[in-house]
Amino acid sequence: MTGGEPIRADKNRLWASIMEMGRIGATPGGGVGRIALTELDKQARDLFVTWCEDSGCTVRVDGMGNIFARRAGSDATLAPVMTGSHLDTQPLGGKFDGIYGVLAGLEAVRTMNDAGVTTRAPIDVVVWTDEEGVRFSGMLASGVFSSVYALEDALARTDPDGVTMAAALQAIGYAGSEPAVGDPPRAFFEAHIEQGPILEAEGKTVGVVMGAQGQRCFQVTVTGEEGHAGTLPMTLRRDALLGAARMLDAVNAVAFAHEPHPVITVGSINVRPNSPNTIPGQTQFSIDSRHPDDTVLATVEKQMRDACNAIAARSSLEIAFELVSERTSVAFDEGCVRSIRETAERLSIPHRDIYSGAGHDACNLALAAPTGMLFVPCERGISHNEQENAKAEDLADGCSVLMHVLMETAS
Ligand code: HGY
Ligand code: MN
Ligand code: MN
Repeated sequence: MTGGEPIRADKNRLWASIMEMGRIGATPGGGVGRIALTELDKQARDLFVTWCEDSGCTVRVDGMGNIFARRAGSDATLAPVMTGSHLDTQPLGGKFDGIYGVLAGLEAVRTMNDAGVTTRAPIDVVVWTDEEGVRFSGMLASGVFSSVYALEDALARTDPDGVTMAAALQAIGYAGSEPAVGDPPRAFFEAHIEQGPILEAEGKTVGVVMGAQGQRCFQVTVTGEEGHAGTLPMTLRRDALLGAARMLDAVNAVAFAHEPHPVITVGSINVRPNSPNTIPGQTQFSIDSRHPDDTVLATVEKQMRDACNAIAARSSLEIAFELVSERTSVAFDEGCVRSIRETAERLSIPHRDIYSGAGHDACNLALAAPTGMLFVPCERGISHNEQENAKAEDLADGCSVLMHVLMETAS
């Protein structure tokens, strides 16, 4: 408190740090393309580490490349209160998804430093590796920290070029020595843009996140036979791309068989040999399916498998339908949720309870420690898009709520 008024985040400093971070991997369309564990990701990590060290934090890196910047408390024996998110982005992503949660944590540290605040427990600002999963598998690193995945399995995951996560971490100098399965924090809080339209539409600044829906992701490999586009009769073909196209339509139709609809997305497809005059012999496509009810998610998986297997059988194609990641729906800790809601109330910041359609590292941390999330509005709810945008005032107000929640929980 300064003169009775609660301390507030510095709006301009927070905005400036987000804009500066956004210059690393800036895309011509005004967004950011900073894929995990690339040279650009290294530059962003190095900048964050420098800023944290300049703010008096000590920095540690674990075996999954997760970065922990610690602001000391008066009692070093206490478990830390953690906050953070991710610095990696979608290929044509925005400046705020993930980055806001990391830099709001740093801004909270900077503002506490300015105000001479001492907390009992230490506060860690965390960067979780490869949250987006564009290159490896999403939320792998926070999953290892929370004992959802085994370290060895995670490090052995390969990207589309066959590079392992272990090699990619080494290549950018972030294969840390700290144990990857960390001691559970006292609590974890993540600030994030909503990536949906509700807060903006209702004129609310803070979303008090109650939980997040479950998610199952698959990789489907369809195998037929390469052939000459000019000589092989249509009736003799085993066309892997045609088969995959029929499967995409069938998978999409499954969503409409349930109320409320699950969300099902096929976001990537590879064709081999991908030549205009060769009949495709193999295709590989992704499926991302999500729903708040885990039993519906299981039914959706069965219906998608059955539909794809039937198409493969009809077209004399082989099919491999592999589950690559799975997250059950999660309810955040009541105490953390209440702390966010009451802090927004105390700071007179308009808020409402909300549910997350997107996945976040907080979904993994919720399995290891009391966890809460807060959202701030983003323009037209747009995200995973270069046009992603947010208002400096909202970002700062969300950061002030986060900061007071951290101070309260750490003291
Ligand atoms: O896909 C998600 O929900 C997150 O944005 N990675
Ligand atoms: Mn995110
Ligand atoms: Mn994202």
